[in-house]
Amino acid sequence: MAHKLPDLPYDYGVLEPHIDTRTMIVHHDKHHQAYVNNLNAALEGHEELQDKSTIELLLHLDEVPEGIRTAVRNNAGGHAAHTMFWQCMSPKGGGEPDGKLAEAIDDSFGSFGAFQAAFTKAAAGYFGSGWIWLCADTGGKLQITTTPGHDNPVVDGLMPLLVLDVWEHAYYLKYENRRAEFIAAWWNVVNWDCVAANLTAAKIALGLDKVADWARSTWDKLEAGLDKLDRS
Ligand code: MN3
Repeated sequence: MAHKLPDLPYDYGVLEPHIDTRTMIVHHDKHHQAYVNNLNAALEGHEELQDKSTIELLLHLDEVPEGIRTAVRNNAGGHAAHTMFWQCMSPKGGGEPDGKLAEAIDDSFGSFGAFQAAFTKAAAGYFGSGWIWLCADTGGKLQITTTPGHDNPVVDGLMPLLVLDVWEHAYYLKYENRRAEFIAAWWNVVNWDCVAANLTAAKIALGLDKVADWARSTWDKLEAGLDKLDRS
């Protein structure tokens, strides 16, 4: 099945004045659409890869033929990152998170202010085009990471919770070269409910991994016991 451009979870203009309507239209309808189109074009004739999700493709790039590997990496990456970026914004966003997410941020960074300053610094100082992420590691600890191009931190075993696009096309129609102003404005539309839901999903995934490990080791013990019985 061909990949499809997801609709925005809100209207183009609702993030005004922080993110302008024209940028949202061009960014979603032109840039994101192009990544989807280029991904589908790259996968043409490769039926075995067409049903895989963007994340599955990124996690198993070694199984993608070399001739289309770079195209798949860039365009599956672009499709995945933009899909998350739209969800991470909301006209009801901004302010500070509360509950478990606020606790996790305090645990990992000391305070929300310290986290926000570190994320802003990483975004403002990032050289060239890429993405700034808040991720959970396999221990459940939060960290800020950056990726070049459209690379995704899942390939490094991290679970993305929040992402900011610092490609120039994300802000140049309104902010021109003033990336710092764009980042400052973006904080007003961050959808903390979505970030909190991503953290919950990450915790569930981590918990399930632990259950799987426990089941595997229990099974191994059971098998070893059965082996012994067989031999006696
Ligand atoms: Mn973009």
